[in-house]
Amino acid sequence: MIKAVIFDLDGVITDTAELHFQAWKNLANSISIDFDKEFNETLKGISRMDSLNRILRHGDAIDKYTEEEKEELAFKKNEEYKQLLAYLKPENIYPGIRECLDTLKERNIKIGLASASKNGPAILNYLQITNYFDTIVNPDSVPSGKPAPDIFLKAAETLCVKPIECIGVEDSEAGIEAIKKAGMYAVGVGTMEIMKQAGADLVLKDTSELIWNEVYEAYCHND
Ligand code: B16
Ligand code: MG
Repeated sequence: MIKAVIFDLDGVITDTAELHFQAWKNLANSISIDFDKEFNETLKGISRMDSLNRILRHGDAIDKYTEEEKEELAFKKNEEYKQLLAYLKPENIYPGIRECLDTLKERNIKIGLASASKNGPAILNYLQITNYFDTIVNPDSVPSGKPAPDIFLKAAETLCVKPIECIGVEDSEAGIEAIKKAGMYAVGVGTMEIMKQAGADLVLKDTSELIWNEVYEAYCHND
């Protein structure tokens, strides 16, 4: 029996990837590192500092900066990102998400957020959906980021449910890996090949296919 659904945020509830892209691109270019959309894809679900380290490695600049300078670079990126976030509105919620949240509420199924983003609470506020969530895990409160299962396990623990009673919804490979390591049923939103390879139990093309009755049906017939 499913008692909770734990959602990723970026790429599942709304499209912040484009905003991350703009802010990282400006930061990378300011320190003479090329940054394109393809590389941006590899940062999905990855924490801010880990993303910066990947960008610096990509630009052969990992040894150029002290830890303090890296903190400053990450801060600068986040300041620009926060300005872009302020334009988010309820219309920016992905199709099907609000309907799914409504159905879960009607069925008394708990709702959690397991996002790597420290801006998660602000994003939910801009989208005006904070009230749906029974728990929002602070990514700083867990030892390791995705692909470690920690953030999904913490969400289950806070909701007082067992991992086996949870469904996790993710768009990143790191996120799917985290859900599976947590012992939960994984719904992947994205390309069939990539999501299947990451270990998703059910793959949806996009969130308009996140129809609770259908997802639950697929879960019940999972072997
Ligand atoms: P912030 P998710 C992740 O969110 C994003 O996919 C990833 O690109 C970002 O670097 C990370 O959050 C940290 O975000 O800089 O706002 O703390 O997909 O786990 O919801
Ligand atoms: Mg995501």
